[in-house]
Amino acid sequence: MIWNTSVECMDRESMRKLQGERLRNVVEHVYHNCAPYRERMQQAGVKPSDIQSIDDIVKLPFSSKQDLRDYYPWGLLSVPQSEIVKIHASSGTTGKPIVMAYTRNDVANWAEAGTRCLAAYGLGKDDVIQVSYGYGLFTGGLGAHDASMNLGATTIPMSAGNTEKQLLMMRDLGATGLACTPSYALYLAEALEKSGIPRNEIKLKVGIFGAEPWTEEMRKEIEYRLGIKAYDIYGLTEISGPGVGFECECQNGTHLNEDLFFPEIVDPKTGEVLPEGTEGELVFTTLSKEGMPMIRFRTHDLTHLIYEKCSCGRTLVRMGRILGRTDDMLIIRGVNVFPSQVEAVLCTLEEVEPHFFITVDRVNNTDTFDIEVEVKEKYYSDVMSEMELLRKKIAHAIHSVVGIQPNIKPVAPNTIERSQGKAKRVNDKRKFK
Ligand code: DLL
Repeated sequence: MIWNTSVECMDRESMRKLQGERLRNVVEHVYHNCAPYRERMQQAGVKPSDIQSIDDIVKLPFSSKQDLRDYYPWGLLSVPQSEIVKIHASSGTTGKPIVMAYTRNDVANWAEAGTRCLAAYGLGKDDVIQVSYGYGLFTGGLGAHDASMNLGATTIPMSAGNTEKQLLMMRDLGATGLACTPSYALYLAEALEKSGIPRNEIKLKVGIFGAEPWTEEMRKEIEYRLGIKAYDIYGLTEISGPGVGFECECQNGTHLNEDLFFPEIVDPKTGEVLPEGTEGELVFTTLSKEGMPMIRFRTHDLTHLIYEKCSCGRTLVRMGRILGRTDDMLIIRGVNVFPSQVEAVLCTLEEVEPHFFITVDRVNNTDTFDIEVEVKEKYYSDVMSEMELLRKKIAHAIHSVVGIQPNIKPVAPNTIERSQGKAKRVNDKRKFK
């Protein structure tokens, strides 16, 4: 079902007009209410009056995760803090998270975006949606939750983890929709097979999967094992959270809610806008956000855009699969991890050198996260119990910054290869393409 026909099926000319009007408003808003944006625009020699239509967007400077880090936590706030009703956060490149702030209208617009996704998957008010994305600072749980409530579906705020209870609720409450990362869906499928719960006692029909890259093969596997139809949902904290984009029944690309989030594809090196259909870095401008609007935010996600009308009737632009990233961010068990975060933590520990090597793999449908860490001569020991204590200490320190538990392998001094140039610190053995 199409939730908001007037926007989702709007003709291109009217959409560009709407985007232009909204861009003008958001540029006025940040120029007058957010000093860093104003200074950036002044440096680039652009005034709000230079922005008349959506075509003028190319005159505006880019923004990035680094800006959010530099102005952490409130520097890019564009309304008084009293207007903010909630915050979320995502991984920064080092120890500090990136904080995003939402006004009441921002929350409502985000829920509208998410509701369009759920409706496109065929869900409605008679459905029971189990939200098994993590609740908390991560946008997955509460984002999917608000969308599900806005749709009028019965919403189960499960959060991630506690597998036995997940299955119990899924069966007893008759969940028809499951929202979680694709890798967690596979894990739940496996747990369901082992649980002995007969498949006919589970009513699931639709999966709302995203927050990490996944393949067609993985889709088929989940669909087969859970007996459902699996749909992609895309989003990122800086732009709001889940619901920036969604697949329709045609599953031929991910529609972007472009009346709210304007997409561009740029050359990752030069920043030049690329012709339609060319692969490049996705850039978003939020067109209706009040709390912390993002202007030409560099996502680092690599994809392309498709403007052809979709057979579902929607005219909303589609993007192809995310083919990778232009930075070194890893997504492990749905959590964004930067190698620089690991390095920053190791630098605070007396016992170790900041020499490390990360290996990521997928074993039994779960991501593994191993880190070899070089121990200083003085602290390296053959005594197992001493090394075990150190192992736990490092794991705890990394967990508290990164948000997931690594498997630490302390190694002897000088065993990790030193690099002559750029250090290669990651081996990601998973295959997404
Ligand atoms: O992952 C928001 C989200 C939650 C999306 C739940 C979907 C479902 P972040 O933690 O800020 O936000 O991570 C954003 O995750 O730039 C992509 O690299 C990646 N990503 C998100 N959705 C998808 C997807 C949430 N469907 C980063 N396919 C993004 C591939 C995805 N990658």
